[in-house]
Amino acid sequence: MPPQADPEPALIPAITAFEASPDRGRGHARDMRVRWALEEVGQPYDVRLVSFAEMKQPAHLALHPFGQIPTYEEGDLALFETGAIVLHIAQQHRGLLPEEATSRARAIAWMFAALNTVEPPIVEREAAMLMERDKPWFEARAPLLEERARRRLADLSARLDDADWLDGSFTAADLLMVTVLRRPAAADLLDSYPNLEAYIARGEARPAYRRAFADQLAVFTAQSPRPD
Ligand code: GTB
Repeated sequence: MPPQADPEPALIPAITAFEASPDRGRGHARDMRVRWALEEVGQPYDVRLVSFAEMKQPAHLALHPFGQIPTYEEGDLALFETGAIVLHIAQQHRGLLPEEATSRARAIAWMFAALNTVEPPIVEREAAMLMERDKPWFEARAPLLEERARRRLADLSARLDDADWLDGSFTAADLLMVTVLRRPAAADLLDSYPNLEAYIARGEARPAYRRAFADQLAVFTAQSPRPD
């Protein structure tokens, strides 16, 4: 018998994450999405931590044109943008998108909705709350930003109704939507939408979410000085 070629070693993807996240492990930085997707499909991965200064250096800019995290490297493939990364993971592995074509297309539409329709008014409100509080226009602008975010949350809440997930079983769209809704500028409005609060809790209860959350938190607990 001719000698058999060794099987290709499995590629372990590597992602980047903040060396020092401003939220100190509350899971709001976007590497959380990628970690969660990889955990859902059971794909081991490496993490390379980068400082804010490193993110703006040529080596990182070659991976991410905007000098941000997360990035995703798998062999020759380098990706940025969490939507593209999560879609890539979902297309490579079973479990994050339906097999049937029309259901899969609808799930992908919900992925875009999470990032393109629901997240922008939330991010805009968050940015104003963080960076414009001392500006003379803030008092007048804040209610407008809240109203825009609420409109999206109200429509999403009405559509979700009493379903567990956006469209049938849990998909990558739910993964993205839950991370969007966890952002502080959405979370502080969720009292009015109990079904969205329950939806987030369902996402956070998933074992894969818990593993991803614990792993990103461990970066910061490892850095904290030990209590005496
Ligand atoms: N559209 C891109 C994607 O989805 O991948 C956006 C990536 C992005 O915003 N990355 C942020 C970043 O690298 C980290 S997640 N920022 C550094 C920079 O732009 O220089 C945004 C984020 C950061 C911190 C918190 N936090 O501490 O609460 C929450 C969210």
